[in-house]
Amino acid sequence: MKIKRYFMSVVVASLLISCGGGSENRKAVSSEDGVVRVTTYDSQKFDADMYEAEAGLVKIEYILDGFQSHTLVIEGMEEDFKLEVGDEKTDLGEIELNAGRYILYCDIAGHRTSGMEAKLLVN
Ligand SMILES: [Cu+2]
Repeated sequence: MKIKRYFMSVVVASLLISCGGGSENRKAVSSEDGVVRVTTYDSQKFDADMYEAEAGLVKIEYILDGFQSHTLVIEGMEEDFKLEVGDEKTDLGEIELNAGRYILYCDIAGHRTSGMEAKLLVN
C-alpha cells in the first residue's frame, strides 16, 4: 500500500514538473555573434527547447552550469559532431549545416529521455 501511494505521488510530481518546465523553457535562442550558446544544468535540461542559427558553418558553444557530465550531439550526425562538458565547463565546436530542422540531445544513457533534447532551426 505504501509503495503504491509513493509511486502515484511521484507520477503526479513529475507531471507538474514537466508542465511547468515546458512552458517556461519554450523560447527560441538566436545566435547573435554567430555562436549558438547552449547551457545545461545538473537537472538534465538545456536552457531552451529551440535554438536558431544561420545556414553554413554553425558554431555551438556548450556551457555547463553545474557539475554533471553532459554531451551535445546532433541527431543523425553523431559521428561528426560531439561536445562534452563535465570537468571542463565549456566546449566549442563547429559544423556545416544546411537550412533545416535538427535535433540536439545528450547521448549519455537516460539523459535524452529525462529531457535533454532540443530543436535546432537552421535558416
Ligand atoms: Cu546529459
